Amino acid sequence: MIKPRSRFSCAQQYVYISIVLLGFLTVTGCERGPLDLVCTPMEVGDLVFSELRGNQTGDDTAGQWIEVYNSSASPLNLSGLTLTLMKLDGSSLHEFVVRDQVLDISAGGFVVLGHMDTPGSLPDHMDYEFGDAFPSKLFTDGILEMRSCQATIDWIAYQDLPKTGSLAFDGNLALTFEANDQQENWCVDDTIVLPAEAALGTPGETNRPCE
Ligand SMILES: [Ca+2]
Ligand SMILES: [Ca+2]
Repeated sequence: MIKPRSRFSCAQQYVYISIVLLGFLTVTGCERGPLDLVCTPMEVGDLVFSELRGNQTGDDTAGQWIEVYNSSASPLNLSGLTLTLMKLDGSSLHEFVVRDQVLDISAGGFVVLGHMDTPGSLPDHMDYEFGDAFPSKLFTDGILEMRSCQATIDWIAYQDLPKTGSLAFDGNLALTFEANDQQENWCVDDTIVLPAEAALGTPGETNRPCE
C-alpha cells in the first residue's frame, strides 16, 4: 500500500537552508574536477533525484540506495558525478564521487547508486556502490545535492525516510528538478510484490503513483 505523504510543515525553512548551503558549495567549489575523472557537462535538471531507500527495519538484502532519473534527451556518462548528503541543519556532510568511467544513464532512464552492508555484494537492481564514504544509514531527514563539472544539477530536501520501503516521487507526475522540491509530490512506497518478502521500492524503474 502506498501512503499519501503529509505536507512538509517547515518546507520554507528547509528550502532556505538548502539555498544557503548550495551557495556555499558553489562559492567554495574547486575549479578542477574531482581527481583525474573526466566529467560530463550537464544542465540543471538533466539528472534528478527520483527515489530513496534507507536503512530498513529487520533483515534486508536490497540495500540503501538513491535513484536518479535522466530527464534530458541524451544518454549521459556519470563518471565524476558528485553527490553530497547532509542532515537538514547542514551537519554530517558526506560526499561521494562516481568513479566508474563507463557508467552511463540512458535518456529517460534510471540509475541506482547505493550501499550494501556487505561491500561488494551488489544486487542486480543497483548500478553503482559507494564505498566507505557512504554513511551507515541514510539520514531520516536530509538534503541531497548532485553536481557534475562543479555545476549543481539537482538538489532535494526530504523528511521522514521510511524504515519500510522507499520514499518515492509520485509516479503520476512529471519528474523535474523543480517538481521534486515539493514534499507533497513524494510518498512512501511500502508495496510488497510477492514472492519478495520485503518492500523493495522500484529501483531502476518508474515509480508507482502516490494515492
Ligand atoms: Ca530539485
Ligand atoms: Ca523508481
